[in-house]
Amino acid sequence: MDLPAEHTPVATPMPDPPSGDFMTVEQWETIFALLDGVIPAIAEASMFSEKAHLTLSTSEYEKLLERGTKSLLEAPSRDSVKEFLRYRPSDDEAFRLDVLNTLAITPQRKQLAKIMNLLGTHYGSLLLTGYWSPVTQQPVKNREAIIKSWSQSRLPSLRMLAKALVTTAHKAHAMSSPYFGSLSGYTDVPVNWKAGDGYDYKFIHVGSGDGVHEISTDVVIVGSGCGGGVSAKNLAEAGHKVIVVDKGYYFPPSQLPMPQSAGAKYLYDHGGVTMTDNTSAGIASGGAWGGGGTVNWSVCFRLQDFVREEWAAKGLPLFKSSEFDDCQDRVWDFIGASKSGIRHNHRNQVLLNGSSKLGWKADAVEQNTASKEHYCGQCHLGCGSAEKRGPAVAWLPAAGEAGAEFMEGFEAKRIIFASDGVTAIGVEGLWTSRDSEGQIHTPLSSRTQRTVRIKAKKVIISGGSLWTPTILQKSGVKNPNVGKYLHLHPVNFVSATFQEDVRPWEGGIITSYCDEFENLDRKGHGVKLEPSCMVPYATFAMQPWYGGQDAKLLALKYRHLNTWVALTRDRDSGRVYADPKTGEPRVDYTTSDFDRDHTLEGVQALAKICYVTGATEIRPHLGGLEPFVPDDGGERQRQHVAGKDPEFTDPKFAAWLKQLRKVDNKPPFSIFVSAHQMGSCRMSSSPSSGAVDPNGKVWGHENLYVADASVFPSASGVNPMVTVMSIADWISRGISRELK
Ligand SMILES: Cc1cc2nc3c(=O)[nH]c(=O)nc-3n(C[C@H](O)[C@H](O)[C@H](O)COP(=O)(O)OP(=O)(O)OC[C@H]3O[C@@H](n4cnc5c(N)ncnc54)[C@H](O)[C@@H]3O)c2cc1C
Ligand SMILES: *[C@@H]1O[C@H](CO)[C@@H](O)[C@H](O)[C@H]1NC(C)=O
Ligand SMILES: *[C@@H]1O[C@H](CO)[C@@H](O)[C@H](O)[C@H]1NC(C)=O
Ligand SMILES: CC(=O)N[C@H]1CO[C@H](CO)[C@@H](O)[C@@H]1O
Repeated sequence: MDLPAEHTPVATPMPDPPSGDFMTVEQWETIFALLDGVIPAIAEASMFSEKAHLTLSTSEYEKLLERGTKSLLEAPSRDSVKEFLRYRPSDDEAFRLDVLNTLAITPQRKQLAKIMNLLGTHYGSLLLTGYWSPVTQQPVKNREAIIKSWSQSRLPSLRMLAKALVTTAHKAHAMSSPYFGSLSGYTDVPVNWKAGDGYDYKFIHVGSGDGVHEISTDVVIVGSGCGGGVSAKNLAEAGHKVIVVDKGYYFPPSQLPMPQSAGAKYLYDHGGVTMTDNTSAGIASGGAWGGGGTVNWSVCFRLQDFVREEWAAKGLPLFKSSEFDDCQDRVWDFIGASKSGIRHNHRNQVLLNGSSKLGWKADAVEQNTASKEHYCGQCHLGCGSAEKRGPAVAWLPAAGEAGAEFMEGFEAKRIIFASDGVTAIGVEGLWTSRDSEGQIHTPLSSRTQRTVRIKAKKVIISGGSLWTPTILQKSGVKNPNVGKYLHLHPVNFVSATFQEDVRPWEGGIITSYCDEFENLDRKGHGVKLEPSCMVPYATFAMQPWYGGQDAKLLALKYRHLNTWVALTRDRDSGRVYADPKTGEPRVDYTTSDFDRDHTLEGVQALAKICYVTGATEIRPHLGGLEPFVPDDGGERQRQHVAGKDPEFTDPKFAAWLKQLRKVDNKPPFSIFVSAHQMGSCRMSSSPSSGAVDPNGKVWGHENLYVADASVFPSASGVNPMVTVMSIADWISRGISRELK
C-alpha cells in the first residue's frame, strides 16, 4: 500500500551489509539449506521439486490449506495462501541479508562455520545427520527431519545448534517476509500516522584533527536514557553547566517508528538482542539517543511497598522515606502517567477478562501519554507521535531549555581520574560524526572520528545496567561488586491464537497486568503477567518450532495471534564483564532453578487465561511441548464456570498442563528474554556489599556517580523506568546540592 509522503516516516537508510567472509560460499549454502528445513517452501509433490520444497501429497496439501484458512475470519484467497506456502525465504535477498546481519555479530560464528564445514563432507554429514550426502543435496523433507532430530538430541551442543538455526530463521523471516503485510495487513507504519513535533536538538560538533579535543563543563553525564535524562534536567535547571553524551544517535519523530530491521539496528544495542554467554537468555536494551526510553512500552509503575521495605531493610532508609515519595511524585507528574486515555486492545482485554473469570487480581496500568489515547503498538521501534514523555521527548528538551548541551555518537571509553586515582575529573571517549548529509549509515571514511576528553567537576555514569559496570571496570574501578548482581526480570512467553480478528500489532502494548502471582515465596518473589509487543520479529523470533508446516501456518495466523509474558522478579542474579577483545558488555546469567519455577507458574497461569477466554490454540514458548488445541471445537471452554480452575474441569487440559510441567523451562533450550536490566552496580550501606553509596557515589571514589537502573539494590519487580527516574531524581538533586 502506498501512503502519501506526509503519512509515512522518513526512511532511515541501512549501512552496507557486513562482510560474510567468516564463512565460505559452501558453508553459506549449507546454512541456507538447513534454514530451508526450518521455514520451507511448501508445495504439491506432483508439481514441484523436493530439493527446493517441502513436498506434500495432494491430500496432505489440501488439509494444510484447509487448516491454514479455516481459523481466519477474513481468510485470504486460496491462491494467495498457496503462493505464500510456495514462498522460499532463502530465495529472498532480504531474508539472506538478515541472516548475515545476525550471524556477523554472533560471537560463536567461527564455531558455526566449523560445523557447516563438517556438514559439507560425507563423513561429517554421516556423523551429524546420519546421511552420507551433505544437506545441500538432500530433499527439504530430510533437512527438516535433521533439525527435528537435533532439537531432541541428547547432545546439548546439537540442541543448541538447532535452537540457533530456528531462532535465526524465525527472526529473519519475520523481519523480511512481505507476507506479514499482504496476508495479515500488518504495516510498519501505524494507522493514521502523523509525525509529532520533535525537539530541535543542537548537538556539539567537533572539528577534525589529530589531537585530543578537550571540553570543560560542571557535570558530564554518560547516557541519555531514563537515568541520564532526569539527571540532566535537574542539574541544568539548578543552574549547572551540563553535557550529556550518548554513543547512540538521535532520531526525530518524523523517522519513527522505523521498519523492523532499521529499528533493531539503530534503536537497540547489538542488533536488537544481546545473548548471554551460554545463550540461555536474549536481552533487549536501548541504544539510541534517549536509551531505553526511546523504545519502551510506556508502562508506568511505582515501586511497590514490599520492595521499598526490602531495600530499606538493607540499610537504605531512603526507600521508605517521604523524600522518595516526593521523587516518585515528581517523576509521575512530569511524565503525565495516567490511566485515563487507555483503550485496551484484544490482548490486554483477554488478560483482564481471563483474570476476572479465574478470580485473579488484575488491573489497568498507567501510561506516560499524558492522558491521551495512544492506540499504537509499534513504539518498540520508536514513537512518531511524540506523545510519550520519554527522555528524548520530555526530560532532555527541558534540560536543553535550561542550557544543557548534548553530544550524540560519543562512546565513553573511560573515566579520567586525578593523579590520586580516586577523584574523577572527566571522561574520555571516541566521537563519530554524521556524514556531510547528516546520515549515519555511510562508512567511517566519510565521517569524522576524534578522541574527545570532557573535563568536569562531577561525572555521572548512566549507561544502563550493561554498559555502566563495563565502563567502571575498564576505568580501573576495583570494587568487585561492580558488575555483580545483575538482575534481568527474565520472561517466558505464551502465545495463543483466537478466532476473532485480533490485529495484534495495534493498540497500546501493555495497558493491563495480572499480579495474582507476584509473591510466590512469601518474600516478594514471583511473576507478573503482562502482554508483549507484537511487531513480527518480537514475537516470531521467540517462537518454538514444531516443524516446517507449523512454522508456515503460524505466520499465516499472525493476525489472530497474541503473546504474553510471565515476568519474573528474580531473586538470583548474574554478572556483567567487559569482553576482552571488543570492550563491549558480556553477560553471564542463567535463570536459576528457584526463579524459573516462578516463571513456569506464570506460564501455566497464562495458559489458563487463554483457555477460559476461548483461545483456539495455546502455545507456551517451551521447546518440546506441543500446543494445546481443543478437540471439541472449544465446547468445554465455553462451558467453563467463572471462579473454577479449568485444570480441574477439563481432563484433556489437565493432562496437557501436566506435560507442560514435565517439559519444563530449563535453559538454554527454553526461551528467556529480558528488557529490564538492573542491579549491576547496586546501592549499599557499605562498600563490601555494593558499588555505590546511598547518594549514588561510587564507593572509594570522589566526584563519580552512577544514576541508572544499575544502582537498584535488587530487582524492582515492576517495569523499572519510573524507579530509574525516581532514583536518578534523588541522586542528581544530591549532586546539585554538593556543587553549590
Ligand atoms: C523494548 C523495551 C521496552 C521497555 N518497556 C518498559 C516499560 O514500558 N516500562 C518500564 O518501566 N520500563 C520499560 N523498559 C525498561 C526501561 O526502558 C529501562 O529500565 C530504562 O531505560 C533503564 O534506564 P537506564 O538509565 O538504566 O538505561 P538506558 O535508558 O538504557 O540508557 C542508557 C544509555 O546509555 C548509553 N550508553 C551506554 N554506554 C555508553 C557509552 N559507553 N558511551 C556513551 N553512551 C553510552 C546507551 O546508548 C543508552 O542510550 C523497556 C525496555 C526495553 C528495551
Ligand atoms: C551457563 O553458565 C552458568 C554460569 O557459568 C552455568 O552455571 C550454567 O550451568 C550454564 N548453563 C548451561 C546450560 O550451560
Ligand atoms: C471481555 O469481556 C467482555 C464482557 O464480558 C466482553 O464483552 C468482551 O468481548 C471480552 N473481550 C475479550 C477480548 O475477550
Ligand atoms: C516510546 C516510549 O514509550 N517511551 C517512553 C519510555 O519511558 C519514558 C519514561 O516515562 C517515557 O517518557 C517515554 O515516552
